[in-house]
Amino acid sequence: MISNKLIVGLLFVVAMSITSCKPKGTTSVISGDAATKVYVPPGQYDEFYNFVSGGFSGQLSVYGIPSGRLLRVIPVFSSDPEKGWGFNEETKPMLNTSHGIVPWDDLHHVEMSQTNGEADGKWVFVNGNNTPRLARIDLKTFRTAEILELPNSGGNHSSPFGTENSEYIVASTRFSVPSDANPDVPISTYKENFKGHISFVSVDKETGEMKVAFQLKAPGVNFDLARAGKGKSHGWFFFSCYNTELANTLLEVNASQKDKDFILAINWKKAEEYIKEGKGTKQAVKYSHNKYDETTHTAKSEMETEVTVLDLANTEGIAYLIPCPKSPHGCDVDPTGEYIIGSGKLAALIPVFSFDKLQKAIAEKKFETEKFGGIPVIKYEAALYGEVQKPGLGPLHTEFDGKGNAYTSMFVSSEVVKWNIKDLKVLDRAPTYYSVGHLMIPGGNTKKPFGKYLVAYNKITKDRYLPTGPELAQSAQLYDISGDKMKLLLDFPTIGEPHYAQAIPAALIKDKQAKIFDINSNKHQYKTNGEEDAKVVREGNAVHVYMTSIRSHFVPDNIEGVKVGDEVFFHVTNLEQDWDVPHGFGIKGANNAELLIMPGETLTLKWIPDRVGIFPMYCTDFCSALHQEMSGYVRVSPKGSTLPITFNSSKKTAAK
Ligand SMILES: [Cu+2]
Repeated sequence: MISNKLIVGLLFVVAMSITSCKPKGTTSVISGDAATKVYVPPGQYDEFYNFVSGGFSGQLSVYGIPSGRLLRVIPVFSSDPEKGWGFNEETKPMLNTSHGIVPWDDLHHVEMSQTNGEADGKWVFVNGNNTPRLARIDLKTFRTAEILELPNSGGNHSSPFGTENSEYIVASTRFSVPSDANPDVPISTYKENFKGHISFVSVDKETGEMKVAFQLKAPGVNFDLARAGKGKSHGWFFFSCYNTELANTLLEVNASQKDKDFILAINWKKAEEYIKEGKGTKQAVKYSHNKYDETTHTAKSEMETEVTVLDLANTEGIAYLIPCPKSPHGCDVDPTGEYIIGSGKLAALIPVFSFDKLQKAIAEKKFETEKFGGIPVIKYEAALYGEVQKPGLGPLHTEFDGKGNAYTSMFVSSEVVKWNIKDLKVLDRAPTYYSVGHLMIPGGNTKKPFGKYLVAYNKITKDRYLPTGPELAQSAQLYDISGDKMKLLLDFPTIGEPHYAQAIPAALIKDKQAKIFDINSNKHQYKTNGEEDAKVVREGNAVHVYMTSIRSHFVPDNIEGVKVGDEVFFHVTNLEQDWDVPHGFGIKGANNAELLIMPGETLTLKWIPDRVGIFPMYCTDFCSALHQEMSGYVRVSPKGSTLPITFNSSKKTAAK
């Protein structure tokens, strides 16, 4: 026990000393032709869309590869005044949870939808760790289309990971917690009452709609990461977990006692059968399910009240534990589906497990004498293909180039290590500037990686750019991996923590982009069909403004009869039917944000005037040479005023 603590301590000392000194030769490792390899001339497009999680920013950002140019920030879990996300009435329900509106989350992982084990460019799934949620982003609109909260969870880190046809997106808990049905238990009863739930969320093939199909109740470990099997291992799922000590205090030391934790292997096809046979238990819970409707341009939040849970302690043939050295973090499956790579973050080697050997070990019952939490433990050697020796310090994540090579990030020794999957020999190593977390090769998690580029996402970055106060810019580093040796091409700064990312060839989604919303298909309940229909209607103390926007004016642009304390709803319909002519809407003193309304769309800003006066409103998104003229006034009178509602309507011709 003492020696283990010493090892942990030593690794921490190494980590500290490495993060405080910069690797030598930072300029010499940049190849001479790097600039031409990342240069995308004006008027040309990048080869890949790179979807990068924003970590604690709660957002997803989109970069072009190889240029590293930031193309877009997609708001997901965090409200975003730039787009009005979480501020306008239509998107507020998207941030609803069983705790009410939670306008922030901690977004770590990105998973693109797949068909036959390759990214199909339909959706991107992301996780919210903090208030456990999954989100689905539509790649036609680059907008968040759905957010699903997860019951029985705390810290949704091990997610979202998908199967090869996106049959399921799986989410498992980092913090084991008591079941939502019986949560008030002493923390000292951790070992009996705290459980690690794994949610299997099904995805509708056509609409993408998510549904918690079932949950698996596992022992109270901390789930870290996961990957679905593919090819021959399709139907299986592999989860890394730490804290098999089941400690609930000072995890830094207490969860690092054992030499080996586990990878949990799940036969999910078998689990499906058990669920069909009714072997799960229905449990009353409460979690929100939020969907954005593209025809009404409005989100709805519903509360779900039930989940089916299958206890792994009472099942046979579904769950097996594979011992994995020292607090496994990454758990990655190679493109063939045969090799499962565990990365013990405190281990000095990388174990590679074989799916065939795992199956054989199960068939021949090569188990340890003691089960863990009722789950059989396979003998380490029985599932092991081999170990990569001396790969570096602190292995975290592995991606693949599709040419038989694996690339593993080394957090402590700050490098990317390339090794051969068959003979497990280290082939190359490239320094990263400073501690690296996830890696990304476009398609590197799929059956068909595009092994041309690798991006290293740095967890602790120092002095890659001009200093910016106490907090420095986050960094991603692009490498050329087309040859035998990795070549550093580019640093580019990112938003929040660039935790994980996936990329897809631009050609697969570029031409599928929505350009406008068809005004005739707009089913928003407060849509205004044309300027002649613009109006202002008082209903008690609610004032509904049916407003239109078109270059370069609003109708109406002058409104009187509004009183202090009224609830004023500006329902603005953007009548434009041209690509990229959004209009914005902002009004003085509104304590939310602007609206940003796409062509053909209707959005609503709620405003409660707090004082008497004249309030200017204006378009916030530059729309034409006369954009500055796109403005108007609202007159607000005292509470008891009897001034009737009046507004000017231009009665011009309706939009087509
Ligand atoms: Cu405008």
